[in-house]
Amino acid sequence: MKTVSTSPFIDQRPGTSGLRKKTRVFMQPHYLENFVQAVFNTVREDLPDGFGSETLVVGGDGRYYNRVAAQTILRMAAANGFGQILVGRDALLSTPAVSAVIRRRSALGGLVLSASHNPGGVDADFGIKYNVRNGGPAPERITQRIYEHTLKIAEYFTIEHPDLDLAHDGTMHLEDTEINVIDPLTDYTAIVEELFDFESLRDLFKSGFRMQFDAMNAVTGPYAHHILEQRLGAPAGTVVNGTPLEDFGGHHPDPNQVNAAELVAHMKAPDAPDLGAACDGDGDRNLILGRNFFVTPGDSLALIAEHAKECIPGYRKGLAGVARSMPTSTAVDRVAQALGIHFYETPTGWKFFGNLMDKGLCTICGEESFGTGSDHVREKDGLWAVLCWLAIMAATRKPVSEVVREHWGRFGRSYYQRHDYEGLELTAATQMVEALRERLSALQGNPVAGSSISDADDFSYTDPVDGSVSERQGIRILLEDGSRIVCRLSGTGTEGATLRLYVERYRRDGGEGDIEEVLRPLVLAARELLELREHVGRDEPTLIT
Ligand code: VG1
Ligand code: CO
Repeated sequence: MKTVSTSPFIDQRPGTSGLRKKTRVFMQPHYLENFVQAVFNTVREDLPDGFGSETLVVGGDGRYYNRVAAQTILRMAAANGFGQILVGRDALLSTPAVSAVIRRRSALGGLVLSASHNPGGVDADFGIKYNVRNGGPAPERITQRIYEHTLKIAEYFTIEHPDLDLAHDGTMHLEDTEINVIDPLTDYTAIVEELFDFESLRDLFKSGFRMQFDAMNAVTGPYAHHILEQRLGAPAGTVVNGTPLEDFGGHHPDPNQVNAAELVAHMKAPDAPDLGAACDGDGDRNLILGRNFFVTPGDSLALIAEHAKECIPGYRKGLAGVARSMPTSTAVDRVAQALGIHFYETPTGWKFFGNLMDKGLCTICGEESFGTGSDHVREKDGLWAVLCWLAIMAATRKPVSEVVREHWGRFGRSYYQRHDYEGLELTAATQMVEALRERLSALQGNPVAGSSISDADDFSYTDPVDGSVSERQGIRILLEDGSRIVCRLSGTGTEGATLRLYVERYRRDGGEGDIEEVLRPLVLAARELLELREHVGRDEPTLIT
């Protein structure tokens, strides 16, 4: 074992989902090593007997630096005395698959190498996140301790050893540590197979149902080829962009209508298939499209919750409850009310759902950022959402658009958009949000967008399970007519600041309104409230999803 002297980097505070930086930042000597050692130092504090009988899972989304980082981590984990390491073949594992492996193999935790939907490459982004024993992202009390360790780190441990062969499944040893190279598909496939009725999904494809799944040159390619084409019999060619590339083909592997433009165009063509879907870099997000029809993530969550019990064997007993992040549309709340189950509103980021699921308080969770999942793992799960939609299609045999319209007819529609302002100057953006925060208490009663402000606050969350409090999780301005304006700064970017502005207006109009028209007054009001132009010199967003 080799002890290497190092000194802290002051910028290793984990964000909404792990530590994300420019790839070249991660490539600096000691940068990755410091963070990984800080994770090990934190976790070991809770293990009186050390790592000798513990298992660590390692894998990533295949982006540039994934393989190099995995080799570094294997050497460090062996030097730190782990009993066993499970690493995906070629160092690949999607985020939900890491969660599946941790849970099925009773591992201590896992390191996921990914910056998710951020672009990949030497001049793009890299990231690393730590997942804990329940398979979910480390909660804040752990990420805070990891950060504190990064600030006082003085040394890390490694082993002098050439790179290991990760191209083939099998077992080898590094000092006293057993290293198992595993098939990245096995555990994940087993879990989804327990939930869904594969036979009925096979029948759906046999009946001529067609879909296109865009893996965006990222990690879900192998999973989708295996599950959709090989196991469920979807015709070859159903999965496109199905080979993980280090730079994702130069695209943002972000499954929204802008970045998945090719799929969107395909779904508008005269011979469009019945269902279109895409997943992000690490496989935890999903986009669902019908023929010339976009399903918003909030509606997708609500519809999955509405149909799960009838359409998916894994949920036949019904849902314990549902949860959504605060900015996510309130559509799922209405489904929960109709089902007579509890719903929870959490801060942004999947780490807040873990306790609820562990305690059996909620079964299905989701976020507006194209993330949906359930308690089968402790991460959002892109392919799972696609399988849910296939199950809905198999049960209803109706077009996507009709299923959604029926939902709007029954529950009303949450018109919803997120406006992102990227690349803002950090200080100016922070000041803008702070200035609004200070005015919140004075806003009540003010007329806004044809209604008036009934409540305005900065969202604070008390975890119902462990009582931990997370403050300043996003400003919400609630109007008398039920509309909402929400804003917060992103915690996943690697450059400057990104403002996320979320607007929602609920109507019982069967969903036939024009979304731009319905939301425009709220968008304009939000810009005025924030004094957007005055603070950051911008009116129009970079991206609308
Ligand atoms: C964004 C999304 C959030 C999501 C997070 C991680 O965070 O808004 O809903 O949980 O990304 O998703 P932020 O702080 O930038 O708004 V992923 O697929 O990038 O791991
Ligand atoms: Co992701």
